[in-house]
Amino acid sequence: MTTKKRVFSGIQPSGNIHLGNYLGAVKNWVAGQDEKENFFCVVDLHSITVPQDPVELRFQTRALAAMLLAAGIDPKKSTLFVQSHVTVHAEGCWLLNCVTPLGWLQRMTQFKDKSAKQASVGVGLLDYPVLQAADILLYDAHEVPVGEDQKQHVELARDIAQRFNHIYEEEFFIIPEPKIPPTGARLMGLDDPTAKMSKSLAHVRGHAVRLLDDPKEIMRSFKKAVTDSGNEIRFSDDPEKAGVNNLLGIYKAVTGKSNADVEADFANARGYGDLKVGVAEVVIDFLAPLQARYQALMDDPAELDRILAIGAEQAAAVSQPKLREMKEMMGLVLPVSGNR
Ligand code: ATP
Ligand code: LTN
Repeated sequence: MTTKKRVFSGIQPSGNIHLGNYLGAVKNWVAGQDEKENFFCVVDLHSITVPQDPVELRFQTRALAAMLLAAGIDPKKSTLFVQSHVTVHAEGCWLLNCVTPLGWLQRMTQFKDKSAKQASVGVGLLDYPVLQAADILLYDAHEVPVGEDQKQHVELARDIAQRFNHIYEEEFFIIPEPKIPPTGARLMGLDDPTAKMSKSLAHVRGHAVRLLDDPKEIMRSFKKAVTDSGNEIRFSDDPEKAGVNNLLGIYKAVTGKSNADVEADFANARGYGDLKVGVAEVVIDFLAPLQARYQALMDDPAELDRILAIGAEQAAAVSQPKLREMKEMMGLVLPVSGNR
């Protein structure tokens, strides 16, 4: 029997999924489905670490699951589920909280950024990476495919796993590896190429390309994209050219072409206007079939619920026994009845 490597990743249902999420994370989830055993999670408990509108969150959770299926996650090959449907994530987080030093969490850059933007900071925002560690560790995941911005959180999950193993039982938790794609790992905002394209800003016009935007909106966002005062269309790490570099990076990630071929495609462009239209066109063509599949799934809510219920069952079958073992190691008395 060959044991496949396990993959775990998550995405928050807070706001509209955008091209950065797709190219930085979801595309790799889809691509790796055949070789690995996959768990993909809509992390609603992570979303409520900042204020959410309940009606909107409920809609976005289901919409995101439909979008992941439309993007190619195949429930026959991968387990797709909603985090709050599998209650062991929250319990595992509590157990890990008790071995995680506070200082580790206070150093997280995402916490510093997000807490600076909140008038009142909930404990959940600080604890966010411990819940993420529970997500990963409860599944004995070897690999965590994420965008660049999540590297620090996966490294923290490794540190927590090592600490737990050291205290309770060597090799109990698998030490997970972040898997960051070579292209598309960090898309920048079209309105500000110095800041990452972000779901929480996706409602700001011209910031992100949302996977559900219509062709007109996509064209408009690209046409308004911030570039520089020059006219050279080439990849560059010069901060001045971050806007052009971002546009070329999007084109490259969507078409799968090499840097040289991408630059060759724009060799005869008359300026940034042509670049923007060229990138918009490939994105529009790429998104059209995905949007049609999404709509079909949203039109059949019973089928979506059925897929998510099966996913939750499959996920619990793996994570519940792991949680039980954790509890046992930590000296908790397990209840005699039931499977928890
Ligand atoms: P928010 O900005 O509200 O925190 P987000 O856009 O970062 O949301 P998440 O749900 O936190 O979205 O991330 C889902 C996945 O998308 C993660 O693997 C993350 O690394 C990846 N990702 C997010 N933003 C980008 C980006 N701009 N470029 C590439 N990958 C990204
Ligand atoms: N914090 C992650 C979402 C996330 C996740 C995970 C990613 C929650 N749990 C487990 C990988 C593995 C983010 O993408 N912002």
